[in-house]
Amino acid sequence: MSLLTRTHKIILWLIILISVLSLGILLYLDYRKGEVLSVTDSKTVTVTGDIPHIIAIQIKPESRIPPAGNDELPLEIEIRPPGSLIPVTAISATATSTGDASLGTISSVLLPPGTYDIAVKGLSHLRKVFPNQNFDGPVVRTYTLTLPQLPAGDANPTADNYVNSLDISYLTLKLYGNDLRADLTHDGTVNSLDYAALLRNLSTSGDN
Ligand SMILES: [Ca+2]
Ligand SMILES: [Ca+2]
Repeated sequence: MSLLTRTHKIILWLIILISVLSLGILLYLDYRKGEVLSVTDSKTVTVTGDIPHIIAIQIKPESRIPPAGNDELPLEIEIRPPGSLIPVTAISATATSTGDASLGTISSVLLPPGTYDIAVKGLSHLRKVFPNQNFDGPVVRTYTLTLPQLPAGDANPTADNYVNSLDISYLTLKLYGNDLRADLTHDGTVNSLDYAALLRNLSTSGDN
């Protein structure tokens, strides 16, 4: 009888010991689980989104009469990787009387932050490339591209980025009219002053 009682006691203690050990293991596992969860929770989640460029430029066409506040000009603008002739994006815009033109919003997916060349061709003007413009800066930015001024004279609608006799012929065709392409000085009349502006750049090519 006493032996059974002793056996019962041993079994009872074993059950208690196993229970305590099991509880300890469960508590430990729960603790580790919580630890892992808290580590996961504390991780910083970085979301990469589109931070677009909101761009404007300011340009200056040469030979305007009067020279100040007379900078209106339709423009074809290209943004290119440095040294490349292949644009990432091309935009048409018109400069105001102060030479300011908005290029609108350009996605940073299309134009990742970095350095780019801005190529500007004005109506009846030779193309100028303004190299190594920084697109890493503020989201809203105006690029001042007033030096050098845009050379006038590419008046013929072929717009071949070269000033030659074809451009002189076009001025002659439009003489004494107010054609926008031929009125290089932007004073409202095509006359000898426009020839003078053209001849300044005769046999000159614009940038590629
Ligand atoms: Ca030409
Ligand atoms: Ca004129």
